[in-house]
Amino acid sequence: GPAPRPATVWVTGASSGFGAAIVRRFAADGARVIASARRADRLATLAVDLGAHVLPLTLDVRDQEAVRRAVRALPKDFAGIDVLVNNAGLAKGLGPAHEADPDDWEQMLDTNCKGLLHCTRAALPGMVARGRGHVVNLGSVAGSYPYPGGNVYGATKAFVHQFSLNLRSDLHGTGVRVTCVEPGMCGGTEFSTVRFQGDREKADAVYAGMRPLSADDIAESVHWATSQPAHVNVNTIELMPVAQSFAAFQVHRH
Ligand code: NDP
Ligand code: 8X3
Repeated sequence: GPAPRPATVWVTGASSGFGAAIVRRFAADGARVIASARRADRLATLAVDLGAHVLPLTLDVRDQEAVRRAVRALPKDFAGIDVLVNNAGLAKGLGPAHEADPDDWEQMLDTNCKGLLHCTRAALPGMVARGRGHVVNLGSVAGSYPYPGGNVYGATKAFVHQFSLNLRSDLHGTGVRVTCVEPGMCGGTEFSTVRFQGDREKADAVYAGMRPLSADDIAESVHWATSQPAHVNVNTIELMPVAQSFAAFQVHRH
């Protein structure tokens, strides 16, 4: 028969960290990859590096109308999304709830929850119509395990976890698959720099003296989940560096 058509993959938050590594991983397979983020210069560099199979797309996932328009206007070679990787996201701040900046909370909710919904809603009808597709969401261990200062960030990732499972119910019988990838500490990305408002020293201290996961580790998990036979749905992948584990409850003594 005819050679299988290479997959079309849309990766959000492709200008840095996991997203850029995921773009590279799928591009190495010969996939067509739509690489979206707000920073156009970063995307242009990535596209020049990887060639015409990568389509840079300047897009803020918080802009519902822009997301809808962008998906509708995809060039023919990139229309028909097989895999959507909802990776765009961020943590802002690590202070206690009673001291947090409400604007930081709003930005996390708008990006990690609502932005993910906008992209998913725009890509799903095509997948359902074609009877195949895969939505991979970036959750976090912060969505399952509380930690001091994790407040709203962890709550957005709990949302991502539960929305992923609920999506599976809605997509029952459509052939469309859903996976939530939930990493622990991962270095070499801008995650902590963003969390600490550009304070590199504070960001680097998070990973001092330990070996965190790398963006390539995450890209491999995402790629693995999407490479399973069509009858297999990987619901959740939770992974941590060996150097990270759990600790006991804290007790306040009077
Ligand atoms: P980075 O900060 O390196 O990358 C985040 C990406 O998201 C950037 O490409 C950024 O691009 C994009 N982004 C942020 N806001 C928006 C927006 N409004 N619209 C479009 N794109 C946006 O972080 P990581 O690669 O580490 O994180 C990627 C995902 O993985 C996030 O969802 C994060 O919560 C999650 N995660 C990270 C972990 C870690 O330890 N690093 C662990 C567990 C989960 P731009 O600024 O150009 O828009
Ligand atoms: C528009 C959505 O997935 O087909 O049709 O590109 S998709």
